[in-house]
Amino acid sequence: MALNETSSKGEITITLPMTPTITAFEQSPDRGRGLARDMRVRWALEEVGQPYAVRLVSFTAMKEPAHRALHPFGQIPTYEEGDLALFESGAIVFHIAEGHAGLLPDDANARARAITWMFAALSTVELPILDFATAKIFEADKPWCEQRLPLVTDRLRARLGELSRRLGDADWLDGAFSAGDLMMVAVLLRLKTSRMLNEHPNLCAYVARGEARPAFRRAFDAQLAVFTGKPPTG
Ligand code: GTB
Repeated sequence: MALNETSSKGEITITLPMTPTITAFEQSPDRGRGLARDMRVRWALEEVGQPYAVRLVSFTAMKEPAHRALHPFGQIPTYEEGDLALFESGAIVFHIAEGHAGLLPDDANARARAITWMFAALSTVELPILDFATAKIFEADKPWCEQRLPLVTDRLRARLGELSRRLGDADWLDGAFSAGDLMMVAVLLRLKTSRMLNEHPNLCAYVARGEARPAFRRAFDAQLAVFTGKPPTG
């Protein structure tokens, strides 16, 4: 959508819509299962109907100065839109949600609560999930793993129990689907193949509801196509 602006001199400036560019793995270690963090950014862009471009980066390129100028930690995703460059998937999704209708409620209090759920997903829920995944996958051969794994498993189990109790039999965390749900579902996806999530049928159903959204499907297919090298079928 083009935006027409009239300056103080009465000149009409036509600002063309800016297509943002995000970065994603050239070869995602998750083999296109939608677990890398560009997925949540793609999903947010699809939810609000914002077209976007993707620049694929290799693990080597990610650590080079050109990419580090965008992302100090040499990671994906990044987001460029005109003069603006962002990193951190949470900040990017928030920026998208703030700039478009559809991901944050109009009511100020409901909006603040949806943003709270974004933070909860990224800090309170994602951290124990990452601890669990790290202990299971990357630290399995460490001599202390046998002692640490039950600790991180219990911490995650407790956190999921709390989330499950709060969700109850609602479809979404606080009324209509919001950026808070988008982030929470994106975070929980990491547990999809784990028994930890299966202990909570309502959380499984919650994730499935997120995955069933057409915007999720488009985002998923687009990131999978990078891995398969074939264009999205949908
Ligand atoms: N807090 C940052 C954010 O939310 O944007 C974290 C960004 C981040 O961890 N990026 C990862 C990255 O660039 C990719 S998503 N890693 C490369 C590096 O650090 O050198 C994390 C990720 C990677 C792989 C899987 N997987 O294979 O299942 C899942 C998630």
